[in-house]
Amino acid sequence: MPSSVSSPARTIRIGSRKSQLALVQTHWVQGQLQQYFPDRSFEVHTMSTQGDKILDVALAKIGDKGLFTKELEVGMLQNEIDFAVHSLKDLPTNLPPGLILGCVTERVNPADALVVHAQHCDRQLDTLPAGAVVGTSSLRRLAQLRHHYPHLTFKDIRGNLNTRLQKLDSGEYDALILAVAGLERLGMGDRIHQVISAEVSLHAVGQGALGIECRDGDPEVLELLQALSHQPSTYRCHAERAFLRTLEGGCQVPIGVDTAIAGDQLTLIGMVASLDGQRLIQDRVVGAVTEAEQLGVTLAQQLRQQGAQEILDEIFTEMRPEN
Ligand code: DPM
Repeated sequence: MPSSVSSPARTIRIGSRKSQLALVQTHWVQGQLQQYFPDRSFEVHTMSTQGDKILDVALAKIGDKGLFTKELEVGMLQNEIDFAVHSLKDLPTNLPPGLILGCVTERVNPADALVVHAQHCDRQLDTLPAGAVVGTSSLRRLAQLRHHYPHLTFKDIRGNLNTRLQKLDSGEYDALILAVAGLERLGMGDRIHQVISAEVSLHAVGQGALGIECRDGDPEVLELLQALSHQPSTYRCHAERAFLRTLEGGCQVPIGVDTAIAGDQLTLIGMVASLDGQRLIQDRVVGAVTEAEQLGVTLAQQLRQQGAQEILDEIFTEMRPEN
């Protein structure tokens, strides 16, 4: 072929879960890339993950790493898709060999929200009646809210956002805790009754950002993805992920974070809590944004020295499948 005739650019295949939230996020990524690269074509391939199929078991019990990502990762490694769009908080901190975190998109509000049944429309977390049933399957939310609001009762809940809201509205729960980001992306921001402050509950690592995973050694895709990369969000999320990676042991854990950037300084706050909410260890580090990962490691070591490892070991024992 004469060198002046270039071969047509390949179609880029984007992998996504099938849930409504996943599709909203993936179509946003597709739309952005299409705007940046109008001459290229991008198509979406959907896949079900283990986490989409097992809906009746508490998330923390099956909290295997990669519950919502594994099938997509296999798809990338088998060259069926070129990259996968995830809620960054669902993406394990250690990726399979051959795959990398290609970019982190601009983070939206990472906070959690209280959503209430209509009968509690004039109440907040601190004024819900004693024994009110709050739905969450996040150990992080459970531990921190128990710590601050011991008068509340917590009950596991699974399923997509619509299913959860139906269970709330039918009276099975008095309130739910959900991510602001998910509610807003699905156009259900009007259900947010109270945005929970960082003083009460630190958010999950990566919450509110999208993480795009791709093959290591696919420079073409990696370069396309740089158009969607947001540098401050990337620094923050890399610090948070390094913190979690250094602490975690294999299942979902009550670990929360908060990050902020001022000039070239990054502040990372992190906490580990016991499931009953009685023990809660929190500390912070400040340093250069370019040292984001090291800050996460340092904070994890600080919390360990203050007893975080004992708390986590207890939880890993409790959460073993045979229990
Ligand atoms: C992870 C957790 C939850 C999701 C645990 C946690 C919430 C589970 C629950 C790792 N993934 O947050 O401590 O409360 O039952 C998930 C949501 C989003 C991504 C929904 C939500 C949307 C927000 C985002 C589920 N994953 O947290 O309400 O993109 O950050």
